[in-house]
Amino acid sequence: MMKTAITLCQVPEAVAGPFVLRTPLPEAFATAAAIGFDAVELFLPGPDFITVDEVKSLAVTHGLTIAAVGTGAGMLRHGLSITAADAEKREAAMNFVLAMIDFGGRLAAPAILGSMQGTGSLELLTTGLRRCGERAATHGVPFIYEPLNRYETNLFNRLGDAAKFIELHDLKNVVLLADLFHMNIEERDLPAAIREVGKHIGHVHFADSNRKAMGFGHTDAKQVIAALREIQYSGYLSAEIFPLPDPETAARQTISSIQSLR
Ligand code: LER
Ligand code: MN
Repeated sequence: MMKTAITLCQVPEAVAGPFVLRTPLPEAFATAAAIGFDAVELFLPGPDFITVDEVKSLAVTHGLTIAAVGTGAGMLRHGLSITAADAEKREAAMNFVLAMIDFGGRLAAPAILGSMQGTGSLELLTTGLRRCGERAATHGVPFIYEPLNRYETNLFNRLGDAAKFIELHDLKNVVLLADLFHMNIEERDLPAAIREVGKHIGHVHFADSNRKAMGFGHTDAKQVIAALREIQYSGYLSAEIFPLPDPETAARQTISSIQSLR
């Protein structure tokens, strides 16, 4: 059974980004629970923004789990990437991601490598993913690698290529994020791409073709859900979408689209 999640953002630099609830966390957790989500995905400025215990307490109060934690603030706020040419900057990026892995790990939540993969070399990506996967394993969670569209990275734009790379380098604890928005730009056929990589998918960013809530664009969500069922995906459908026309409408539309397809 797939679970629902919604993105909560506390990063001022991400004001134009695809994140739904941006109110202070106590209010955002309450909104997510009231609208009916199972979980929240956290996009925070860094690992010291809030304590793990405070997040745990919010999660318990509102009956939510933490689906995942993003690491993109390392890029947005500090210009860091784990494939940077400069070794010092690369190490600073790794330390940021590893700290987010530890933060998420204590909440039983995996961390995501999205924009922090940068635009470097596959060799540096391999080294970085191996370290991240190993650190995540110490917490008993996977590490999530996200292929992005061509305007955001030169590394992997398609799920199939990323899955082959993971297999080739035997990156055991690294799973893939199927972000339906990026896939709509890069894949020939969304359900086919999902079936092709099957068990490699560990997380889904549930967005329509225009990065609005599912149902507000032209993606055939029914076929996408059917493919996810076929590969027995039981993770989160997480709404990483623009808060349009307003956060609450976007959040409610996500839940009703999923309910209509269940
Ligand atoms: C992050 O999950 C993502 O999808 C990137 O496009 C950064 O916003
Ligand atoms: Mn995404």
